[in-house]
Amino acid sequence: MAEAKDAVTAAIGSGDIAARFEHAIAVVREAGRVAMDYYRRVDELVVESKANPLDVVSIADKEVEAVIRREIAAKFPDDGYLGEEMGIDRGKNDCLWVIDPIDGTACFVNKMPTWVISVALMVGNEAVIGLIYEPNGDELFAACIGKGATVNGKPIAASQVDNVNAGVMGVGMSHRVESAALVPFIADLLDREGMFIRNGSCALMMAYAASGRLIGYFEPHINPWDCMAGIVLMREAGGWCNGFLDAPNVLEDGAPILVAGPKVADVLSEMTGVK
Ligand code: LIP
Repeated sequence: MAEAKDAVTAAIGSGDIAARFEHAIAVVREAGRVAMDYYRRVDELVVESKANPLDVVSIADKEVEAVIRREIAAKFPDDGYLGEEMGIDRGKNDCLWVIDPIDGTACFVNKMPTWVISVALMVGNEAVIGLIYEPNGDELFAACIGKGATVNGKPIAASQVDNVNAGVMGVGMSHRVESAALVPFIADLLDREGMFIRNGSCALMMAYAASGRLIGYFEPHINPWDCMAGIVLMREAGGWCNGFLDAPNVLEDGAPILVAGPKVADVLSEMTGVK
């Protein structure tokens, strides 16, 4: 762990992270333009199923990820990549870009606007940059380690409510886990006079949690490309995150994700059983 911290400190000191942050902002906006072009003609797209009928992908996902990798590699040719559609390429240094080209694909192919471009940078085992761009609303959520979090350049902060009935909780679900992994939490939240929303995009709801629009976000299993940017946003916005990055083989296998405003973190951790 000390080596990982040293790598981050060195990368901050050298300006390597700051330079990547500035470049990646332009890249996700370009990726958003490419994605929107596909979105405007979504009826023409061939939609394929992956692990189950609702786990979908189209040429848009693949093309957007290719654009992101190409534009980053043009400036940082030694960096590595982990993407939902193109897999992992470790590169030649400590930098690993974690990419979900279209998070909320089921929404995208069904003409619903709750989808985003999600790009994160890891240095060693530390997530240091998080960018989540929602093109329909033109909202760019951005965070860089030690620099806070913003939406369209304005500072954001996690919710400060101290009761789960004082705001809406984001949830996610997939057929990668059994219904029992989520349903008891939903029932407990409702019994406490809370309420939940699932909009189909982990990253977008984590961005909303980082901006205080949601009190938190829980999904019993999530892949690293869905949540990595949201983890950076949440931490830089003063929110609490579970130990997702400490889970064994997390880049290959995923893990549960729970993020929360600081005053409801303990109760949500107890309700979900996620630490
Ligand atoms: C989706 C996540 C969502 C999860 C879905 C899917 P995708 O990502 O954002 O939270 O419940 O199963 O993984 O596939 O749209 O990039």
